Amino acid sequence: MDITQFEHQYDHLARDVGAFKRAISNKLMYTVGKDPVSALPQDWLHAVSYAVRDHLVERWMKTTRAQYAQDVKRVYYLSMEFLIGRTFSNAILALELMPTIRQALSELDVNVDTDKLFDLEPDAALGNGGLGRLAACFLDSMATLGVPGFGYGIRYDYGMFRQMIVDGRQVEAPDYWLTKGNPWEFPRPEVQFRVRFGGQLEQHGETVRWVGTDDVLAMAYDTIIPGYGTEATNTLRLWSAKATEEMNLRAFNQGNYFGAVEGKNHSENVSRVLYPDDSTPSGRELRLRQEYFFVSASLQDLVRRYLRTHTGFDALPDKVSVHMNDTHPVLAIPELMRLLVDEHRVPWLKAWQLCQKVFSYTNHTLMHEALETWPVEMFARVLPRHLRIIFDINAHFLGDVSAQHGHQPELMRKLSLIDESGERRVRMAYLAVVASHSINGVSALHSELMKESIFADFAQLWPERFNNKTNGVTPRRWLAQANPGLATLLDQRLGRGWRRQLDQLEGLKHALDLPGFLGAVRKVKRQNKERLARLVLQQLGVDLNPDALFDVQVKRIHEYKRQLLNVLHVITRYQRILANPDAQWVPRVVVFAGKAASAYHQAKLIIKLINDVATTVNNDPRVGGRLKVVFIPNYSVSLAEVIIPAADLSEQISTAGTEASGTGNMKFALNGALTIGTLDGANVEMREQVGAENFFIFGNTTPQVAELRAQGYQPRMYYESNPELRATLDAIRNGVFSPSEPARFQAIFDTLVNWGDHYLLLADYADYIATQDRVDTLYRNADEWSRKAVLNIAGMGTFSSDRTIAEYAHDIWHSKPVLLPVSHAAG
Ligand code: NBG
Repeated sequence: MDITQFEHQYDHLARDVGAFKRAISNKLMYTVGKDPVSALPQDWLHAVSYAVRDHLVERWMKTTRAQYAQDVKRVYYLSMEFLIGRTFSNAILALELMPTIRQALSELDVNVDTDKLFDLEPDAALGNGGLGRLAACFLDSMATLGVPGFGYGIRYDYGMFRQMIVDGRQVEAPDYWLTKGNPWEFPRPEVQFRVRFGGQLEQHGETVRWVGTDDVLAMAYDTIIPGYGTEATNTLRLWSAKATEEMNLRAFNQGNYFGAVEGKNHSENVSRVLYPDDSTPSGRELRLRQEYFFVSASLQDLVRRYLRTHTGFDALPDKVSVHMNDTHPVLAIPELMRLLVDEHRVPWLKAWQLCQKVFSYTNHTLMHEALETWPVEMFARVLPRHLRIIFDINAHFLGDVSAQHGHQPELMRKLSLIDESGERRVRMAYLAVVASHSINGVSALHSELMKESIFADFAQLWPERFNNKTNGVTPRRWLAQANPGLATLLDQRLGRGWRRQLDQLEGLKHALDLPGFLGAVRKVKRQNKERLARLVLQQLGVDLNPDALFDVQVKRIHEYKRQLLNVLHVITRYQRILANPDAQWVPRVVVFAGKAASAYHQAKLIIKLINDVATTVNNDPRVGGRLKVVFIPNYSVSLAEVIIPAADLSEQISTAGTEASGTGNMKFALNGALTIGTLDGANVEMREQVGAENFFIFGNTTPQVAELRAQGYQPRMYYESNPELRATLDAIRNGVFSPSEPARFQAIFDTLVNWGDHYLLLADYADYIATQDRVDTLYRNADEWSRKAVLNIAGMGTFSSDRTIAEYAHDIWHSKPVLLPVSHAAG
């Protein structure tokens, strides 16, 4: 793409302030229905959103027409979660309208600052963490690359809970994100599908009929996903549950008004709320119903779309790819079999061959407790037809295996889609593997471990199906939007092309020695730190020194991510400062943010510990501001956009072999933070790209972790032999941070010292502390630090989700882009 084209368009639209002012005023009156005199800031936000949306709609129609005309192959990305965040600023960025809109708003009588207006938009928090945010970055990249596709998911009424910190503890509140209306979605009452649950099976000769079901309607809501530097857009289609009957008329006629709507409420619960568990399945029936609900609607929708222009199913694999984001959408497999065999009379074997060509699957975790399995008994009750289909798939599959490898009962037991040890359960990940032509992990390390551990037997059977697709993040949101200061600096040095060709960041290496360049990079970082400090002061009343080293760990709170190891460092540093108050300490601000699953007690206790340590340290006059600790409540996409650009140091410290990839790690480095991390997930590849000398690696490697565990790891040994570690742990146990309740953190002490320290914090502690000391030393040399920061940015080109999606499109989906360059007259 020729970048002068962007600039031309930019000029063109910049002159269009007048047209936008008229459009916004019109939307305020005729769509929002408000008089400018009485309009609230929220009304203005909606008015300007509608005005901007119109421009996307034109591109959307054009894209859809082009896709139909070319009868392209479409990629359907099925995901339980899409963590989109805010849409408004992303949309104006895609349209290159930021200056125009700012100008237009400033000339209208809006009584509120433009940035405050943007802040009124609630996040679409339809996801828990990395998995959901990855799906959002992928949609952005698919649109940008012109990969024709749909995201399919659930329109939860309540997204990820809002986290409040009350007396240092997490308190959850519902996320009413839709109450003020959502100007970005298009309700599609004409697109509804019936989704069936329960009932019984009737056998009629060869055919099975599923009868007596309890049904729910799935109604579509569409959101436009704009591409960047192209007119191509895609669609995110989310399903919302509607009762099949508004109310029970008989009950209503008998005067039982509440009873009459009870059934409606019950069936509509299926899209009510996002499960707030990151990496542990809840095992609840409502979750199984949610999974089937969105998958069934999506499959019915895509089959209908396919049949509009095709007769018969022979061309299905040439026109349709269905990608399963983790195992949550795996019911798509028996659902497609059901649609083909029961409803369209396709013979079983033929249907199965089609499935294997259509489906692909990404695994996102190796953690045993995270692998979804469903009790056969529950499955039979909720989805009897699908259970029968899975049994049939299993019988065919195990039959083929024994035909090829002889009768090996032990192998059969291991490979079976049904786990027969104890309560019988359906293994969703195995079903995904058996039905998919491609199974990928999300970093080089994780993809290897996946073949050696959870899918070892399958990798022997079908090595060709397994591959790696290292994650990436969209540079539009995570650089252009989140860090305008750095974006401007990059534009001056490299031109604007990096937004679509992130490899161009490599050009920064030539800027390192230009006079003033490192200083300019530092200045941007400093401004971002000031921006974060303002937010912290306003929200927490804690004053942060922007000259201090900002050391940041933001992500879900989970034991394997080891926020606790970070806390051990903080306490050690605190004790060192007290012991040696006159030394030249590098001032540090340690920032935490992240949510804990509501039932995860240990994670919640860790939050309390962080807050108690923060209170103690921040209020201890002996520390004199050389160490500050803050826990910023309610971590979210929009908060991440403020926190990440302000970081000097990025904490990526999971136990080696546990974090599948990580994507926060990439966002930080892209914004010029240095990483302190283990050789885990994508950290390994990031270090290769930026150079080991620019990356702080510490701790046991994956094989060393395995070795330690095999030897019978003894954490107490580390506690007893390292006096600093012992003093740190004793402080936690003895109530130094919880004087009103000295035993509050006994369980944390016990987990680490007496109960096996499953994630090996104590084994990595000494190296972590020593590495933190090296961080201080480097930070003292401002130019050296900035140099390494720039080399980190320069090495991040390959971690664009555009690269990731190009690989998926080429290797897995075999899909061809529909290119729609921005036309000069567009607007
Ligand atoms: C998460 C992993 C992360 C990874 C994201 C996206 C799940 C189940 N997995 O390491 O923990 O970056 O997926 O791939 O949420």
